[in-house]
Amino acid sequence: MINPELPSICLIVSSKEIPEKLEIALKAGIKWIQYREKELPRKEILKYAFWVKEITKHYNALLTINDYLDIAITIKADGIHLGQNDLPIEVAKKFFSGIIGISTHNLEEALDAQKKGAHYIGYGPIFYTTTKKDALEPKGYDMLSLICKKIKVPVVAIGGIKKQHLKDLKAMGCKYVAIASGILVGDVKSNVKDFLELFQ
Ligand code: 3NM
Repeated sequence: MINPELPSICLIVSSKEIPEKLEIALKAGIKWIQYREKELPRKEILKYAFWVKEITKHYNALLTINDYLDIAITIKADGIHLGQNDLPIEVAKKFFSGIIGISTHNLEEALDAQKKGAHYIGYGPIFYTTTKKDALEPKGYDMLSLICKKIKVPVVAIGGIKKQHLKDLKAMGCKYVAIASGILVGDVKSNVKDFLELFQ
């Protein structure tokens, strides 16, 4: 896989959003889901992952799995998303031919992930977030803008992004966002509609 076509909005769901909120979001037009579960035992995560795969397939949406390469391979996910402390990308590439995304938090990590063949990088947190327990200090717009200029693979901005930020993000050349609470808190259907209208 050289250059995957990525939808501009990735919705991050955990098990508690499966299946209700997940289906509402997909029905409303979300085309990329990342399943991210930090709390449950691996066996449970696998069960949910099979379920998410079935639902995303039905809606013809892309599915990436956070952290667990074995689960991504088992359920035939489209991609895997790895953090800085997860399996190194070189190792993941030996076992997995799908999309590989890497979480990065500074230019050095972003350049390194790109050099090692990441298909996209996540960069954040752009703003304050409570979704990720060990999130770093917010990076803000200036660093994101620099990363978008220096990095050639898709840069997916993440962390605390809400609909009111989308206009500015677009204006600075940011083409991809990953969202959890901005879509999942409140009316999911109308949030998705707003995000699609403002960012696609
Ligand atoms: N990773 P929300 S921030 C999963 O900085 C995740 O790498 C981040 O959720 C990083 O849209 C984050 O609710 C949380 O802030 C995203």
